[in-house]
Amino acid sequence: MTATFAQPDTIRASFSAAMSAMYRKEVPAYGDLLEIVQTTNAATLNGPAAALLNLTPQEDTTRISEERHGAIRLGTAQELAMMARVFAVMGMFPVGYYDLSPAAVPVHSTAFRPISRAALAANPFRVFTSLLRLELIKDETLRAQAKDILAKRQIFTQGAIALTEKAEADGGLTPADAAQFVAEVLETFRWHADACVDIATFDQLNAAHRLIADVVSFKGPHINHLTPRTLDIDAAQTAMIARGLPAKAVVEGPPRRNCPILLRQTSFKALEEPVNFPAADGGAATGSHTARFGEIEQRGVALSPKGRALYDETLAGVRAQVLPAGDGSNAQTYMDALSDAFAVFPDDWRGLYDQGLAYFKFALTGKPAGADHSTAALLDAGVLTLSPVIYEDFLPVSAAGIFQSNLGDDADQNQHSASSQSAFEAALGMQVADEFALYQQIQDASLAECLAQLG
Ligand code: OOG
Ligand code: NI
Repeated sequence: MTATFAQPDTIRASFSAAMSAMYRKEVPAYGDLLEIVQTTNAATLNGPAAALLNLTPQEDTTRISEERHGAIRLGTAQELAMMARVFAVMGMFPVGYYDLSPAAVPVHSTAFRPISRAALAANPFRVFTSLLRLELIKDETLRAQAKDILAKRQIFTQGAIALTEKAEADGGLTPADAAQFVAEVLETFRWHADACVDIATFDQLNAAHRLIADVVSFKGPHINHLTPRTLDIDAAQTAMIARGLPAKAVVEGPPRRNCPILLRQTSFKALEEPVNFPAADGGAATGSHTARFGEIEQRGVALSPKGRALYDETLAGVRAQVLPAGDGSNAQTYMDALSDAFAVFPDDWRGLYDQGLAYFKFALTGKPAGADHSTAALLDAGVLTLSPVIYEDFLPVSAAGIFQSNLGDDADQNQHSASSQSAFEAALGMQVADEFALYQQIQDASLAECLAQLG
């Protein structure tokens, strides 16, 4: 019977495409980003830098033009648990736990994404999903009011709920049901210009934290950005500025390198959008809200726990010396300090592998192997080659920078109390996967397969 079901990979790809079409209509500048990314990617893939990247042909290159990540912010545990069930129908599962409280952002988060090598190659669509921490609203009356408003809303259509239940009961969806499912689920991510609170409440929520107003005041968790992947973020950033898109002053994450590591990101500020607020007398008031923004990303190799510790330590060292100012006045100083500090990472794939800093996929070249089947000997002899396992996740310091740059300069800079992974998982209704274990599995399986073929 399963043969008659649509593949989760196929449902995810059509959902990602539907989301992209919707966002392009909602946010015209997103169309500009897609054009920039297409041009820079074609230039990189057809230029001299392509060979340096060592991407796995087909597997790593065909997915790039369709590759997107989005982000949403949810209000309640029930919303998060239902979202997990919806994403599971598309083959997306929660990976990693992100605590944004050190950056004074009152949420904690996970990334829903495919996890197997084959599913990632088919379509790596990911959604950074945050849960509001209402307990961080200090004013008790306002907290109770926000809780009440959230308890009353239903962010999923009846059709989305029914089809999710059907997929769970039957073990899948027929192609016709899958198409309907995509259309129904898309509704949850749509922008609503009509707020569900009056303007006075909106102002109060805004005063507590911009993000609280963003979550509580609307019918649903509008997708707040949809990010295409570029192979050259510096070229893309230059092109953004040339087109008049107000890009962030610095690219978040590690510096430019021949062998890219982890994730580099840049964004442009949220657009001020008109919002209609219901009024008690049955009339309406008009206001505005900055909900959506533009972002592009460049992805490099996934780092091992050792590599990640070195990354965190190196980045923290730089940021202790110089913090990028919001107005970009010290951007060059910051980027220079970053480049100098990151010289601790070898800038060649073999060096990163030998030091156990990053994860790789192995492939056989067809050269005959000698007696020594150790990985180092096989690599030395050119029997095996290395290709980076692409980083599929997010970086909390970068995410905090993205949140901050889009919250405006008046954002609350107070540190919040520590959040907890177990509280998040209790809301989610399941545990989040460990990203390192997933990358390790991909590396181990690829090496084992090569060795089995060598006999
Ligand atoms: C999510 C920000 C995090 C990223 O790329 O790091 C993120 C949000 O603003 O809701 O998407
Ligand atoms: Ni993002």
